[in-house]
Amino acid sequence: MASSSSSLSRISTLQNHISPLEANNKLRSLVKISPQVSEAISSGRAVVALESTIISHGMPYPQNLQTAKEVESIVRENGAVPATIAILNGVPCIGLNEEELERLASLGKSIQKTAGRDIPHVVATRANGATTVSATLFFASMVGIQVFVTGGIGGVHRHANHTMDISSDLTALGRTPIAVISAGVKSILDIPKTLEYLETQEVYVAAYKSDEFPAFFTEKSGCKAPSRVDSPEDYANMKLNRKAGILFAVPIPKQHSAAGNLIESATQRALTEAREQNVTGNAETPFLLARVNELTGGTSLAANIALVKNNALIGSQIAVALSQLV
Ligand code: PSU
Ligand code: MN
Repeated sequence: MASSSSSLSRISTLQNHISPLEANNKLRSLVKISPQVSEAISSGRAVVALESTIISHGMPYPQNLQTAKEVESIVRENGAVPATIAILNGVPCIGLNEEELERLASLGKSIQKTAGRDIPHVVATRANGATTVSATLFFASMVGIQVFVTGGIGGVHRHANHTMDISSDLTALGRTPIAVISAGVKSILDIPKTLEYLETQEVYVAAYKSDEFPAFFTEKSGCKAPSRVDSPEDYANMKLNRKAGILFAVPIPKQHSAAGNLIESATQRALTEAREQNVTGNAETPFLLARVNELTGGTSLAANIALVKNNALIGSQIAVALSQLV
């Protein structure tokens, strides 16, 4: 009883009885920033934010832990400081140590997938939460991080005209001036509608060294990218004073895109199964990712890992170029 009433008071403190500004200050006071990330932010060094749902829900254990560690190493080797973001026992953490990463990875899907709207609940109930792109953007911007690397962002789902399922990643990008580096958008989503929605949200979208917007597992989606940029330095120069975010879409490295057709047919089958089994809402993306991995005998997981590492490389170069702009 005591714990549930204190949870309630944490929720009301965060949401109801105080102004939005005070609520944000309160939430900020709960945030724990690791010493390395804190030092890097205050000295103006390059910092790269990393999300945690990709670890808990996007990949199976132990490949998820291995990948999370390798991605952090790539960021360090390229001159930036990694800041993996998650909520642990109700505390939003910016920068995780090895033991915290291990906990997140081994908890897997039992940890709550936390989008922006879920933050107050996870904090108030002192739960563990793996942050999606929308929640990670919120915390990264709170502490002034400007670059965020992930694999793929959420988007407009197929059949959104019936389900209204549009990821809050897109609206978060629309109001958060952070550069997000992804391999585009998966074909489990409706890619043309996702690009339209990003335009509505005033998100600047550019493909890296390509005229076409990439489709995660393949370099091509059939959709022209709204713009093209050819070097990390050019990306950094795009970071003008805007209120909206930037989506930098980096195509999967060529040697891994060959499996694209196999993965696409598995995706079609997984989509049919999701409809048959009535898997909807925030359970849909994790279901499809796991099912496509099973159906392709691990090929999609290997491609996913390769593209995330490539994004970490380019994202770190952008973060370093940005930190040298001032
Ligand atoms: N797409 C992927 N891998 C992922 C996700 C999306 O290829 O791990 C995760 C990200 O955390 C993203 C979230 O922010 O799923 C979007 O979920 P939803 O579609 O429920 O908004
Ligand atoms: Mn959704």
